[in-house]
Amino acid sequence: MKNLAHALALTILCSVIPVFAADSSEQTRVSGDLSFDRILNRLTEEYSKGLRMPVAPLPADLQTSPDDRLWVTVSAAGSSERTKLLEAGMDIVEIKGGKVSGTVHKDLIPAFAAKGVVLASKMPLSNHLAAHMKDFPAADAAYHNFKETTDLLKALVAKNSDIASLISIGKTIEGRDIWCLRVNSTANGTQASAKPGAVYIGNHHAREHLSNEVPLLFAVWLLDNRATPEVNKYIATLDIYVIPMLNPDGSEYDIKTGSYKWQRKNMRVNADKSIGVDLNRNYDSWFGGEGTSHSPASDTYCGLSAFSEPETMAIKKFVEARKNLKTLNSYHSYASTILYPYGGSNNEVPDVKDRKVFVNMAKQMGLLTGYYPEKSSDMYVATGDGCDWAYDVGKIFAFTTELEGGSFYPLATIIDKAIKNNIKAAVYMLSVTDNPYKAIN
Ligand code: 0X9
Ligand code: ZN
Repeated sequence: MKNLAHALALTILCSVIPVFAADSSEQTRVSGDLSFDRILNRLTEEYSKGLRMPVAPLPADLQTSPDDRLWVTVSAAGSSERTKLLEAGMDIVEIKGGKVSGTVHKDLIPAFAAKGVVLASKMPLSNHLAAHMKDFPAADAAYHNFKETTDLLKALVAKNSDIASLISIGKTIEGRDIWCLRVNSTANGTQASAKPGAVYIGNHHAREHLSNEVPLLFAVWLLDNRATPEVNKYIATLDIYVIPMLNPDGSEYDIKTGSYKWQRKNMRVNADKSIGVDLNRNYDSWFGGEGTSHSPASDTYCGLSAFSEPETMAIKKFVEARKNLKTLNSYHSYASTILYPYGGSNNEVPDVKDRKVFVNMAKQMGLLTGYYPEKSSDMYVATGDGCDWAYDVGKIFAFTTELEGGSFYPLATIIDKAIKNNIKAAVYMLSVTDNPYKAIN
């Protein structure tokens, strides 16, 4: 029923919003190596090579992996039960019917039992991966790693230097640059701009690799289509920022051995020698409250204090220095949802008009992607969320897009559709960035 309604509305909407301009293929044919079509085709091809390896003996390092996490399944009927599981240290990866599955560090299992949580099943994470992830990547993984992302951003800027610039908004805990590509026809680098701003952020969570590809390919598409009337208008009138890789340390760690590590957090070495803080629990919005863990080993560990991490601090400084920002999309995977604030509280955003903008924008982006629009806290309450913070601090209409795919390492078959549909939603966001209240008129 829901899908049918979505499909119908999508057909109607696509006929009124000229998202992909008719002459875009002509544009891409003449733009050489940085053409959107070519890069997307290459990505899809590489995904299929990298992820369709025959079922072979597991890579040696996975067999001997010292990963102390378990894969557990628990009954949890609603949002408040899921929130409690997060607080007990579980990282919820899948929600299916009345059950949730995800990871828990073995040391946190006693606390689970003490809270009366009954596990429907549990096994070492490596067993779960062996059973369910028969497709391991080639050493040269399909998606853009940190160097490839950096190189592509630099090439885009070199080719479009009249409208595009690249800044580092800060360094990660291991010293990598957090790159931000800016598209603005009258200001570059860190120059101030009065034009309304839109921000696209990927990769808060290391293993959610598709969340890097979507904003990165959106930047490629935007510059490749810069001469089309619609895109040209946005470039002339808006201040557009793309930060595809917020957590490159975690992302690199996730792939560096040729087998995925299922890394979610950043690479902070905690006092107890466990690794990582969950960046999407580290913002200053109800920090350390519901839906996060204070156990460093947990995958939903919020850190010692709000903005304790250089990656979230970089976003704080970036946002606070740009009062012109109006819209934001933070990409994650995988749930096929468009989420809007609040996520850290069951409360609705207090401003009734703003609430309507959130609901309507999420609906439109839901129609364009086929994803389900909902309030973040309806999935579960989780404090320290970046989008809640961005709305509260800057009245930025900030959304979490949970991309599609039944895995953090999705098969090639979904890439093309996922990227193209999410570009449509990203363009829709541009179309209301000059005045988000247009979404309720
Ligand atoms: O838990 C998260 O940070 C996001 N999901 S993910 O599986 N990618 O980790 C969801 C964020 C939505 N926000 C809240 N519910 N607060
Ligand atoms: Zn995520």
